[in-house]
Amino acid sequence: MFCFSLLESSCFLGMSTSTSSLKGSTDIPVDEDVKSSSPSKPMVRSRVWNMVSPEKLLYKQPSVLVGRTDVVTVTPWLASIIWEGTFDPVLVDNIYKPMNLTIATTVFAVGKYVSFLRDFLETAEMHFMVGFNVRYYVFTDRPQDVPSVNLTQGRHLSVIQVPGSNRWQEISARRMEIIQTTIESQIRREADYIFCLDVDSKFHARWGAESLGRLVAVIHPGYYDQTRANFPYERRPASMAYIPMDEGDYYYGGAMIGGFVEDVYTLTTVCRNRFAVDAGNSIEAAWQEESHLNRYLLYNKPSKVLSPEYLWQDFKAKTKEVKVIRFSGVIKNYAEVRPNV
Ligand code: UD2
Repeated sequence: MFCFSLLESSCFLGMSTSTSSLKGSTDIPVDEDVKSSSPSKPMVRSRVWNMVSPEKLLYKQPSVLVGRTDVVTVTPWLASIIWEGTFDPVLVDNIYKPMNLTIATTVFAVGKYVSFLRDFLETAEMHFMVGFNVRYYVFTDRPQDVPSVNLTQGRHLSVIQVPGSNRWQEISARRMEIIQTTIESQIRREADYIFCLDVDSKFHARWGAESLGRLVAVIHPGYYDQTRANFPYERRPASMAYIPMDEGDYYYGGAMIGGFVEDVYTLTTVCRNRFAVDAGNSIEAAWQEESHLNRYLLYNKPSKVLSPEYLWQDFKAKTKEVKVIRFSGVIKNYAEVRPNV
């Protein structure tokens, strides 16, 4: 593993930070594969915080009668779906900022995708978890091409060298394994929450603490108005990512996985293992790790769901229910940037 420090950045491989046991955590029912993947005694940072609001903080009175009515803001298992107008950014920031959280952010820039890094990082500095400690982990096979970006105080960047590949499917899917092993080797000691994001994207507006939760997923912008029969889930029963036609909640985008570091660790471990079982049976799920992610989240429900405001696509016209586009995938020439078609 290679570590490369940049201007205004710090490389912290091997740096020791304080750790604590799973104080206050409870046993949460999980499906069988998840149970067998969970480490018995993980060394993790404390993750139990009270929602303390400062006294005398002035903010708009919340209402139980008036609010968004054009979109659904809660799942059937009572997780919030985060849309503009469902949270007060001032209140949320005042609750979360005193917790002094560190947010790990992984991004893969393998092969020509390194060219997306500058815009990703520069726009993240403007809009992503502003005022929080953020540790970017950039995975690339081209460390020399990682741009030097000015990071604001409390934000750090590490470059970790990973192998290239001549198949984009492999690069995308292998992220699960690399995130899992990097959580094991360093992230679980260095961060409280983690977001794993696609690099061919830009931030356009606030993405803040309203997005924090135990296990966080984003609704894919291409399918939020579709019925489950039209979701591009893996439909072959032989695959470990299989979802039957009459099951499924939402279609989640692979461009964002988030939550407590340990919850994302379990998710990546399970998805990586299921991907390997499929590979052993000569099966690659329809949308690689995104298919395994969708299967995982069907049976391990996210505790918070981000609306498509948090994952849009630049080629798609804004729709009336999306009041703010916070993060979106840029238009790219697939033949130009991918190693294969
Ligand atoms: C979708 C998903 C993506 C992933 C993929 C399935 C969205 C918006 N995107 O995007 O997350 O689930 O389907 O495989 O939900 N990468 C490289 N170098 C490469 C190819 C990929 O670094 O040569 C990395 C990079 O971080 C990129 C990510 O893998 O952002 C996903 O690849 P993609 O953006 O080409 O996949 P795409 O657009 O099909």
